[in-house]
Amino acid sequence: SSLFTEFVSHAVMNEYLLTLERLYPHIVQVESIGRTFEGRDLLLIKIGANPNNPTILVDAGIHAREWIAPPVALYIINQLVENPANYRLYQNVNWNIIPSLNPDGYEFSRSSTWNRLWRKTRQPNQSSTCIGTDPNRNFEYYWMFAGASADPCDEIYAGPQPFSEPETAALATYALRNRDQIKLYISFHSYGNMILYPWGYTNDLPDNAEELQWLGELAGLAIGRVSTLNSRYVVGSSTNVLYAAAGGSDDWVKGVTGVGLAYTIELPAGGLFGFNPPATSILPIVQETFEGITIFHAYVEAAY
Ligand code: 0X9
Ligand code: ZN
Repeated sequence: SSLFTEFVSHAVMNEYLLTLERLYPHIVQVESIGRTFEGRDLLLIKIGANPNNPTILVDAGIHAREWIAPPVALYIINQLVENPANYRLYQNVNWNIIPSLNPDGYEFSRSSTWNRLWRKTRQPNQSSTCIGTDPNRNFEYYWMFAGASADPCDEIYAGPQPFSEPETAALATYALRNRDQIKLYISFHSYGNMILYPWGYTNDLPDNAEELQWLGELAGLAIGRVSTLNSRYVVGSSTNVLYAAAGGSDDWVKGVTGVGLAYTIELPAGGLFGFNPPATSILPIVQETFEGITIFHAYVEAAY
């Protein structure tokens, strides 16, 4: 298939998930967690042998222009389901993966070279001609507290109110409903080779910062060890490593649902402006990132 040799459409990604459900019904279930503003289905794939196992929740593509993120999520899915060598990875741990969380924005960013750097959703705003909200400023935890804008024309516009965007509301509803089983949350972004953990709203550290730091470093080192791109990950809290930015999905998952382990992973840069890795870089990036994923899996399996 072309999933890892080109940047495919949201529709092709959804078809892939539904095909896996048809081919592997005993381990795969696909559900729609909601619809986007433009009516696209937000599909979540569940992979696992026993519904009662601890769950790892993964999403990608919440920022439209960060094209390398959905392939990373799709490769995790591909390796779990279609590579028999990895069957142990879903015996004691369940996976809930949303590979494309902002498909309206993604398809807009694909629609012309002018739109390539689109970041936000595509829902229009009242009393502004500027379109869209930064979905990673739209979560209801210290909303608008830092690093977020009230101007609809800004790239980091937090929205008229928390969860104004159907995409963020859908993720939140799903995560709340499954909060007891979810032990780890990972959101894939690009770019910068960073493994970030809460908080993004303050430079204070969460109670389990040592655990988050240690596990993040192990995952980062595992990626570095196999990287053919010489990837070296920096690990730390969002505010301390990158910048203060409230309303992110990671902060919300940790602060509101109580899931202890929450990460944002900034994948490698590529091409013009960093958001354009050539299609030939998809495979090396998704393969090396998967090595980090196996570390997260091992920890969840051992600790829960
Ligand atoms: O600013 C963001 O939303 C993320 N960086 S990106 O370049 N992909 O836009 C970082 C988010 C880190 N997490 C929080 N600030 N909560
Ligand atoms: Zn991002």
